[in-house]
Amino acid sequence: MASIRFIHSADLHLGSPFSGMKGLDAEQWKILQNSTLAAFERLISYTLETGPDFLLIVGDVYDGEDRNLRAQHRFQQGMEQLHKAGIPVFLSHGNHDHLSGGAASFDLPANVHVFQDRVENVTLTVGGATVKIAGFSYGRRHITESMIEHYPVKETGVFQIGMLHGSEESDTEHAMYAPFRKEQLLDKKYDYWALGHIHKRQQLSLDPPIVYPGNLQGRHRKESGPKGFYEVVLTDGHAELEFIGAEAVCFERIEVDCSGVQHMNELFSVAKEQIEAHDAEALVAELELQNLDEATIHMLEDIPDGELVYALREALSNPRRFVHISTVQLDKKGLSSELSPFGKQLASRLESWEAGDWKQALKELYNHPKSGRFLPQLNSGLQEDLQAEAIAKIRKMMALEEQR
Ligand SMILES: [Mn+2]
Repeated sequence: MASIRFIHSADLHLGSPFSGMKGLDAEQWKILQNSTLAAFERLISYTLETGPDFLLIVGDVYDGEDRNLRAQHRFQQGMEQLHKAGIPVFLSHGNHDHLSGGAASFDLPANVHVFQDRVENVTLTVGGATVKIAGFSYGRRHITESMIEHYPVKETGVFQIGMLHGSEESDTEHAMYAPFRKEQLLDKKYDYWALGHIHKRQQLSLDPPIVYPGNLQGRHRKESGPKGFYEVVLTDGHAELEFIGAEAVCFERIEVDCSGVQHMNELFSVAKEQIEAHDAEALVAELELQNLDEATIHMLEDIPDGELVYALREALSNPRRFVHISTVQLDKKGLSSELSPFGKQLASRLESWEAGDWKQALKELYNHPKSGRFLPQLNSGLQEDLQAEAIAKIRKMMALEEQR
């Protein structure tokens, strides 16, 4: 029975600048800045070690239209290594690295097939089996029209793979690129759909597989957990997928169970345990402190802004391992039932306030001839901050006495 083995990767985002990150030390910053390239090196070394029939890269090789020169050079070198090993690469560019980006570019070796801006169905032969791979590159930044009708239906007797960088029509969370419906993909009768664009790893269908491998390296807190690529074996009518981790730095939200914690030293030690139990070699963690009792929440709220995160960052740092605490959040669920009825009323009134209500309440302050011009703009972010602070104050002042 014929069988093929390949690697499916997407969204490499080489040269991602990590511009929003703060508070890392110099060494960590260097590792983070280099992380997309380090993850790419892992993709290349895994491919060289395991020698698949071919490698797919489904869009967004580069993070920016300018295609960072150093990233291009490393990419070109990776492709050369695969060329020497005789491993073909199929590459389609996505919305981040579309073909009209005015970038100086490196010439890629002959093993790399770069799809152009129209759907093309390329044929190759793998150990007697015929494999067809259909795909296209983004000719420009935005491809809002559907591209799926340009993909041919599978012929009999071949392995047909589709490469598509885009999102489902029903996906309202992401900007619409080359939209498709799952049924449209299924109608093409392909053996495997290699998708790209959505950075969260997921399978829209198991049989046949319609797969987003996710990006190779998380770029911020929302791109959390292990990141990598899939190794796929297709045998007539059957697919086997294995996820292979590649990220150099892992973003993670870590819940810390603070039940029974009353003093700061206890808090630091439960947080330390959680961090040490995590197996990422380099970790950027958001801590969420859970199951805090009321007294502990009040103790933590009295700490001036930022001091808790700085102290935890220092306490949890480890000379042998990259650990960075980006934020610390308090889960305040423990408080809701302890407010007095009047306190509850006040808090829920504040929660319902809209922009106009905030303007009205702060009118005098903002119109004040001396103070007004020093105040930040009253936008939705500031309103949220004020609301959270006010509710925290109400909770603190109006908790039922007997439950303290
Ligand atoms: Mn992308």
